Amino acid sequence: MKSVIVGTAGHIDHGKTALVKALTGIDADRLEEEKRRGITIDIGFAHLEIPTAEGNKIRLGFVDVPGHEKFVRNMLAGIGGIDLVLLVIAADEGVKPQTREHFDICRLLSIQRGITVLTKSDSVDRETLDVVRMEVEEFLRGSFLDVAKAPILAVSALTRSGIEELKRALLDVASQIPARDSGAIARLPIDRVFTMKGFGTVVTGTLISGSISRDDELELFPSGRKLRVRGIQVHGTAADQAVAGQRTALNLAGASTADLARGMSLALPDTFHGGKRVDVSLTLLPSAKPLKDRARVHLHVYTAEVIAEVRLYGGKEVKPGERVFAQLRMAEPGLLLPGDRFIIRQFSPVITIGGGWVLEANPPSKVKKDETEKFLREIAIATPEAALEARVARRGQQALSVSEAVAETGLPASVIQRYLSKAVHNGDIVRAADVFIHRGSFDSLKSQLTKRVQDFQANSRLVAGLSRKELQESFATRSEVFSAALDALVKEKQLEFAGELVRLPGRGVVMKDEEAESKKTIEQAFASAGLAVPALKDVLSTLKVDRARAQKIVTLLLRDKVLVKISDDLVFHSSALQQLRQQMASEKAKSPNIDVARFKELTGVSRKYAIPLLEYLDRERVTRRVGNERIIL
Ligand SMILES: Nc1nc2c(ncn2[C@@H]2O[C@H](COP(=O)(O)OP(=O)(O)O)[C@@H](O)[C@H]2O)c(=O)[nH]1
Ligand SMILES: [Mg+2]
Repeated sequence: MKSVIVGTAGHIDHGKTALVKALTGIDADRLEEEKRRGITIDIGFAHLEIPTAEGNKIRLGFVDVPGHEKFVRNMLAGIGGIDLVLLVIAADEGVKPQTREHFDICRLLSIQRGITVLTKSDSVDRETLDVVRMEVEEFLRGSFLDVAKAPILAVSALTRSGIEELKRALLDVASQIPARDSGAIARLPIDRVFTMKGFGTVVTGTLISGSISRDDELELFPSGRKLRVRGIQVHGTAADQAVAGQRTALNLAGASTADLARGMSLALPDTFHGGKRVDVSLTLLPSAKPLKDRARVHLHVYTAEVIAEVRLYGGKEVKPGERVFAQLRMAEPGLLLPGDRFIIRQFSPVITIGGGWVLEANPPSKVKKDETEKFLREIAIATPEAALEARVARRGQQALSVSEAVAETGLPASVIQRYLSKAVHNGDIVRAADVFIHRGSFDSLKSQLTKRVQDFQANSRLVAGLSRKELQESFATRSEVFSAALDALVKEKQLEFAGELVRLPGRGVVMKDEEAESKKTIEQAFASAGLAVPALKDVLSTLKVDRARAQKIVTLLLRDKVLVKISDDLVFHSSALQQLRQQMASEKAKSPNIDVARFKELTGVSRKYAIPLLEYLDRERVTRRVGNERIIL
């Protein structure tokens, strides 16, 4: 069944609560004090099912708000999640201050649909009603409630005149409202917290996106605590699942009422990061005073209310009616996402002065103001696909992973991938595993990689290439992106792999004459020494090349396995070691056991060489040590 949330709006005593009761039979004034004083203080709830012409039903969840100017903050907690507004204006009073304020709020929140209801029609004569209707039409002109787009109906909660007509109008408007995306990521701003006998802790709210099932785990923001859903009620009835657009009550395990409050929110765990900063598009009402940079305001988003400082991206103040880009710095962290609508109210005296929508939650710090403003300007008008592409582009070589994109946008991973698939297909964005990088950044990374290898090889002729690890460490990019860039370069034959080394294609070691000669000298010195090898440093000191180059030549000989290092200061020619292995094999035929003395006798080396050589043979599994002897394997 489709669910639509209907909010009331309008001046105090204009008959909002009475209207909701006439429609649903439910008195939304639930507090004892509300009943006693006859005024709405906090938001109240009611629901109604209306059968459609096709034999289905539409469920309307009502959020009835207080009209009193002192309780606008409570009104704001209720109005954030609604799909449709009933703007209530009493026929005997016409447009009053909170009619204007609530209507401004609806427009700032970009509520798209509604019905204007002239209540108390029984208390005025026909002529007065016509005059009020004209006044109201004038008031609504050009807005989303303009008579050309939205109905104006006169009703009486007392006589019930017009109530059935209003129900039909509600059905009509509600059926035009697109169903909310229950496949999106679950998010529930909490509007009430209480304990229920026999159940424990219960929170309620309008599920603004996604779905929540029994036994789901949810993360509480801003605390980050994980809570389990023990039970669910939707519009007052037990359910296994709540979906976006439904009034939802959750029975939570793992928290008491002290841990929870209106303004906190619940969301899919391990997905989002709460924060204190948001970049926004902000519109100041024409009726407001100019708003100075760094002014403090009351910020309202869904059910949350927090003090925030306005930091303008350009200029010193916002003029009435102007739209600007700004950063809101909140006193407390919260979970906000791009697209969330907000209202700001003057710090004191508290009146509604503006609102807008979030473009960026947790904006990166250390980005220049004008760069950020350019980015905000771009994503404010971009399609969701283009905005996502811009998010990838601004990361540069840092790239954007799927999970980062989810946290940044609130869109599910599948939607992120779908939005980027075209750009990936036409090559504007490169995908490396679960990471996306803009083509320009990828190409510049590739040329930097090539340049780095070129520079290295130009300065290190005697080294066969740059180790892959060292190359990666000199770039602050993620391994997926690094690998993709390197693979692309290898594929394009700009670079090649030689074992763990990366080098220019075919470009091995380049030796000068004296270096080649030195290499030969070293090789020969060890080849002719057999097992009675000289000290390496003695060999190196006879060479024509300097110590550093000599070392590199030795490294090359070791890498090519011409020389073998068996301990810190002992190096042998591989042919000598090969011969030793053969000798051991023929000794085995005589006796499989050999001790140090027999080994020394056999090879003619001193103890200083014998021990490391035997240990080397152990490591090579030519021999195995047993006590003081070795078995030849
Ligand atoms: N005559 C008449 N009185 C109404 C009607 N609707 C509400 N009232 C009265 O107006 C007063 C305020 O109504 P209420 O619903 O509490 O207004 P709210 O502050 O907008 O919620 C109450 O005394 C109601 O009985 C109506 O249609 N006709
Ligand atoms: Mg009321």
